[in-house]
Amino acid sequence: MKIYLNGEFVGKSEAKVSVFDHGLLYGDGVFEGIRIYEGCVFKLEDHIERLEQSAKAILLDIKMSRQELIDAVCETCRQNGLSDGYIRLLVTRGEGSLGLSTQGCDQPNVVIIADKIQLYPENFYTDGLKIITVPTRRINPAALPPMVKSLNYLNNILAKIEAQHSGYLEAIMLNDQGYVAECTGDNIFLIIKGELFTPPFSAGALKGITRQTAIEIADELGVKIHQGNMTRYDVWNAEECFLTGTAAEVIPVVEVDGRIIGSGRPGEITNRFIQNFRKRVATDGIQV
Ligand code: PXG
Repeated sequence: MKIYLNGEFVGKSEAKVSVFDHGLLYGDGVFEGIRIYEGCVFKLEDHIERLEQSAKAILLDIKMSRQELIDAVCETCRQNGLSDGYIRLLVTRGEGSLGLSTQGCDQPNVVIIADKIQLYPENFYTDGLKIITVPTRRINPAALPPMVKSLNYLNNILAKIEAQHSGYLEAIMLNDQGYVAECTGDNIFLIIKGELFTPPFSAGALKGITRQTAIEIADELGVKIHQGNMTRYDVWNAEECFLTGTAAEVIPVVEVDGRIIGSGRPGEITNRFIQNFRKRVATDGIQV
């Protein structure tokens, strides 16, 4: 495996950064999780734009242009002969002193890993997921904008652990007001009276690339879309529910907090979204 590290390709055992890197010391950095399908890096420009926005929000200067980042991602796929897989792009604040101050962190570390992906089992898509709401709330925007895809994922990790302790793979996180924000690594959508609903960014939803794709699919299918606050009651009473994320793609949900959603089987509209998404992935992006 060849890993991109600050403009060079190094083997897995040489791909190392300092223990004084603020990415390690403080989770000070940003990242993207990206997919490549049949040699097409899905929505790569959107991922790079989100990375730039996350970096800007935490005053991190990546010191690479958008085109340089795009080229670096594509070259990492080529170097690894990867046409289908998962790409992890991360930028840390770089090496500095032990204090919180970012002064002295002059050189960010840019790392790109391109690897095979462990796909979710197909029965998740045909039978749907059962999920629960966990106690850990989505981070308050007044503390750190939840739109920033930062290297500090403890908030979501705690929620994921809570889900797993209860025997579930994914979970709904509420925001501090009690509205549905999203899941630990996925955005959430509901179908109510044939129309699509998803929480707004202001409720704590990440600007998911797959979320945006689902909105584009809704447009194409002529399904009306609403972005507004939703409660757990709305979720329990939805006709259909699905999650979106780079790893999960579009995945149906059939049970939430012990309540059966709709018929208890993946919904008809959800299935149309899954099919449409699968048609797009190998063309909507940058060819390596
Ligand atoms: N919400 C959160 C909190 C996320 O971390 C999404 C929504 C979906 O966004 P995208 O852009 O992927 O549609 C995410 C994405 C991983 C992993 O390794 C996590 C994500 C993406 C890829 C890999 O667990 N989260």
